[in-house]
Amino acid sequence: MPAAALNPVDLYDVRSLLSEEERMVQDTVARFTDERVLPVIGECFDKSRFPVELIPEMAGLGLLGATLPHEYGCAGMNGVSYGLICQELERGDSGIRSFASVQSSLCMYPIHAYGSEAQRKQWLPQMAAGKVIGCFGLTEPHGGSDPANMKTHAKKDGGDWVINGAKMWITNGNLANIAIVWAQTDDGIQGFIVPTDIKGFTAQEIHKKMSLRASVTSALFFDNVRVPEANRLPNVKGLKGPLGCLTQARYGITWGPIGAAIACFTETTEYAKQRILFKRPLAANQAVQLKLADMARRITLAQLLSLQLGRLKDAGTMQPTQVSLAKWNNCRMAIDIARECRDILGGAGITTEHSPIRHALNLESVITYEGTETVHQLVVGREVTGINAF
Ligand code: TGC
Ligand code: FAD
Repeated sequence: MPAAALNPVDLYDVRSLLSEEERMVQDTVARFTDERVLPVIGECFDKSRFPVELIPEMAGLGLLGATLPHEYGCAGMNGVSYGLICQELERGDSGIRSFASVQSSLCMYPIHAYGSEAQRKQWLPQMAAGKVIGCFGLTEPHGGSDPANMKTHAKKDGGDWVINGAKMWITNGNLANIAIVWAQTDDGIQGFIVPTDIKGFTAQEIHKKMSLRASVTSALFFDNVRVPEANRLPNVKGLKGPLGCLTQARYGITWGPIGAAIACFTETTEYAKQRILFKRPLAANQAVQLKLADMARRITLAQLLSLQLGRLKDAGTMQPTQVSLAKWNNCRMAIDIARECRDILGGAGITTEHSPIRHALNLESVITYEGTETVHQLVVGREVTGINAF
């Protein structure tokens, strides 16, 4: 009996390892991406516009704060489902996944994990509904890889905190209604919920980006911004606060680039099968097949890595170093594939009529933010040697 044909973007039938609910989540988000993201995303990227009109639909599908409990208006999904959301959104564009990552992992997560019950009740239902948008301010202009060297500070003044400083490269900055701001205090680094319409706060959009063009990126400035004690996240102090959020977001980012790689690989394989050069399909050349086979291999490895990471997360045993390894591997896998696909498309690959150049450019950000590739390599290096090389 001939072997059944394999799915080129799921050679190891990873889908069969998903529960029925996880498959349903994947199919729902895949449909959203096919029907709502893909028709507009090329133009959004060209015009440097984040499609804000998609926010209510993402909220309606339960994609914002998806893993948080129902009692706060969230979908209560597991970690693997959240990963699949990221994968399918990033098959559309990294900017769409970025929006969901920031809202969910970097803003709703800290309010849930470190906030008071009053803060949870005030913000989470509105954020799940997409009515309040958040941004996360950790990186500063003088060096994002070393957030311990933070200059932004908050000083207690009676019952208030007064915040001064600046943050750089902040996703959703000019869209946000609230910013989760990390600041140095006399008692270590602490987090604050800062409404963006408050006196002394300015967000300035960063232009001339060649990457993540369908996403809003901003610089934030705090000039004697005064917030009440009730806006401080009471349940965490120190760098482990923001790093704990990053672990959640980086986990999702291990899945996202798989989607970007699948988009590039699928489009390019079809193109190579259709394009006739030297009287035969481009895909009939060994040199091209080697590249496509290698892409399929790397996508398969990344899928298995993220799924196992998700199972560890859902079992409550996931370690930050495991997240670092997968973020490093999967971003590297995707950017290499996107660039290779751009090459196989030849001249046609340089316009946004085809997705690989858009994904390749986006992945320049994805491999940089949430810890650069080098940072994650050094985290793994520290684990395996026991020596801190930072
Ligand atoms: P280190 O001494 O290692 O740790 C300090 C404290 O934090 C704890 N910790 C973690 N906790 C949770 N998750 C993690 N991943 C953690 N890593 C460390 C650690 O246990 C310790 O706790 P305690 O209780 O002992 O105080 O700190 P370090 O200064 O040596 O850290 C080094 C390094 C380089 C790993 C860290 O600074 C780092 O990760 N740098 C990269 C910064 C980064 O990723 N920034 C991202 C900004 S946000 C962003 O990019 C959003 S993009 C969003 C989008 O658009 O999708
Ligand atoms: P630097 O830290 O200056 O690093 C420069 C280079 O030095 C890198 O190649 C790095 O790998 C290397 N390097 C650093 N340390 C070492 C070392 N010890 N040994 C060897 N090499 C080293 N931040 C937020 O807080 N919130 C956001 O929402 C957010 N969104 C972003 C969106 C976009 C589109 C981008 C591009 C960035 C975003 N960031 C955000 C910031 C992002 O996290 C930082 O860009 C990233 O952490 C790197 O910091 P940096 O840009 O200052 O580079």
